[in-house]
Amino acid sequence: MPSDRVAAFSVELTRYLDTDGHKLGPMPEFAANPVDLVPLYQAMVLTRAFDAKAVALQRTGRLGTFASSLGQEAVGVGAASAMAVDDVLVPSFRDQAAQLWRGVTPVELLLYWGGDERGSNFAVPRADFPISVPVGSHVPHAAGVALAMKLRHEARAALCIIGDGATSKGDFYEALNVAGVWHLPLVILICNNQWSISVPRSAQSAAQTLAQKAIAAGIPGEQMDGNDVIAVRACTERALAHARAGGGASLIEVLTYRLSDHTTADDARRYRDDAEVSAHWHGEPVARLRQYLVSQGVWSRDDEEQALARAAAVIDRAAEEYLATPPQPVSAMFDYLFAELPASLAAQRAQAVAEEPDDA
Ligand SMILES: Cc1ncc(C[n+]2csc(CCOP(=O)(O)OP(=O)(O)O)c2C)c(N)n1
Ligand SMILES: [Mg+2]
Repeated sequence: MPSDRVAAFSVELTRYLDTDGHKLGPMPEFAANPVDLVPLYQAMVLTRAFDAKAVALQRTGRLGTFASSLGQEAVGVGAASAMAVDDVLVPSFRDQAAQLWRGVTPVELLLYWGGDERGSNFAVPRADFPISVPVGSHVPHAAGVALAMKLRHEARAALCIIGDGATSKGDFYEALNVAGVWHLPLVILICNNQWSISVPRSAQSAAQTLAQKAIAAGIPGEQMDGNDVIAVRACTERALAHARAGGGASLIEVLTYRLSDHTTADDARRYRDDAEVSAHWHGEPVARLRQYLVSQGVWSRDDEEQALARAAAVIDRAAEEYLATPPQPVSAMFDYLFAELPASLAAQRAQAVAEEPDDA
């Protein structure tokens, strides 16, 4: 039977720096002068210092369960640095790099992970969404944000970050579909760190790439090297500009690797080989950009020492402030969640308040 090809698709993978920090071709405009990349490097160093401190606080019983972004710093810094101030970030639970860039403070993040509702009441990016832990459930929220922007004829866009595992959820597919058919100003960034707790990418989906999920929604989809902060920023910048200009939604899959345990409640040695993890230290985002900056003569050993000391000082100060913050009363968990408390919970609230120890 004769047949006509009615559609054809391909998925491209882009990187600007190889795993040793060598430039692979012409740079995007923001990276034309290597010195302009220094703030991105410093932000990745700050995130790494934050993660190390948060894990240490959890290990000493002073923080709740925490999800480190070790090895994934380029994803958040690259994506957030591509955003305009009045774009809206809709993050998941491993996106502290993006949040810190946006102006969420390390104290707010520690309060959040310490179970204090004030940690989600950001002083600076007021319109950014709080951390979302239920996997994939924030993608429809991001589509709603983008729909509101469109209805108000605002030249803004929403950026939603999700994991590779989240792309198996119905919430993701439904949001992707409306983003396509309603031409929403939305960029969905899949942070493919190769693992969803103990489920490897190979067991997550039979699709060759996660970026190709865009095809069924009728929107552009591409892959970027997620350990190359230049690549992440370049593609996010392009996709956000397209969205703000009325061009509709995009899906970006960035390829990275979770060097840490899933969270502090996990021991990844139970399900993955040390050899796999060691191999992925080669090409990690911080060393990769540092090698490039050094090769361009804009970063020295002194600069490195100063950057590490500065990051440690900022994070130490934040930890002290967090630890010195008196806890909220037990009623806070009810009062922050509901504008009007349902009757069924009013009794629980009253009981919790009545049973609260005096020294709480
Ligand atoms: C709806 C829902 N189901 C299960 C969980 C438990 N859980 C927390 S993180 C996670 C895996 C997420 O994997 P991925 O989307 O790849 O993100 P990553 O943790 O790798 O950043 C699961 C199953 C949850 N938080 N929410
Ligand atoms: Mg994952």
